[in-house]
Amino acid sequence: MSQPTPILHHFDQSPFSEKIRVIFGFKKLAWNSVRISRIMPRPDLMPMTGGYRRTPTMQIGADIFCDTQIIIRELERRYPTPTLYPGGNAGVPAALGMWTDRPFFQSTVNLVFGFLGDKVPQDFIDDREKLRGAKFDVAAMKAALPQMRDQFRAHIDWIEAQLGDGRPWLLGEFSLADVNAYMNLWYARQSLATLDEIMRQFPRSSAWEARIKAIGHGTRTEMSSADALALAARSTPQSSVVADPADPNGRKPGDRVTVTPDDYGKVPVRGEIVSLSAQHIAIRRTDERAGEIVVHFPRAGFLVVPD
Ligand SMILES: N[C@@H](CCC(=O)N[C@@H](CS)C(=O)NCC(=O)O)C(=O)O
Repeated sequence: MSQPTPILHHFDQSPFSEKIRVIFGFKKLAWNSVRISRIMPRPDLMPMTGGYRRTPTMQIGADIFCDTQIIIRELERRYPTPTLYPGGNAGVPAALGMWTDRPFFQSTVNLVFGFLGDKVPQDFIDDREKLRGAKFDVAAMKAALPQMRDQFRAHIDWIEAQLGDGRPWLLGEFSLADVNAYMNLWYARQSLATLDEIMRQFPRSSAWEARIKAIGHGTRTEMSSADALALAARSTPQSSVVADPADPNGRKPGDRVTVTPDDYGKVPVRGEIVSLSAQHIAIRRTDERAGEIVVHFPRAGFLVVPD
């Protein structure tokens, strides 16, 4: 049976979305692109995610995947060849996300916004303050720019060192490790006119960056958010019930829970467990506009609490 076309809800400047676009390219996939606004509200998306507000999300019919970890897991499950985990590297490429998506990303954000300084629009600052539940202090980031250059350079230097023996990719063959690490360089490249000054000292990383860029984004076709929502409403979730007998907290299908990111954008999504494992939880919910939806989350970095 042919696979349904995945739909990515994203915006072009989003670094986390770039990871998924590169994977579409690597796996040579056709996909639908729903461009969402960079700031809230996103009235056609929230009925599907149940309130999860980070970017990107992936939709397959009435199944919604929140966070790149779970999107990547699902893409690998549906399209195993070529694999993102070559040569027996089954754990490290994904685990590396805890470096690239958190401290490395934070350094990159500080560098980018410190550089943009007064050019950052106030509605964006307001939105990101709400997202983070903390002040988005562009003036402080601007003042810390020299430190942020140092931090960013230290992270890039690890990439350079890993490529030091002339290998084309971080683990030898192309893997999720490359996608994860590339995100930050891609993001800095979009906004930083001065990035070349830093990257000049990293020729291997610069060549690696160009190799990943050449992979492309697969075959992208635009779709409207209204059409994506209508598709969810007329689809039935495809997730089957799977229990986890080893769940350390005795959670089981049918339990009502909330699932919430542990870092920022901490909006709890409510539903009833459909399936769960060490790396995945899927919850069923019903929405007036979207109908019956199953929302999927990763476990690392997400809090599951009885509702
Ligand atoms: N852990 C998340 C992080 C996603 C994330 O922080 N994305 C940024 C945009 S690149 C975001 O959500 N910004 C706020 C927003 O889009 O509302 C993932 O891997 O998907």
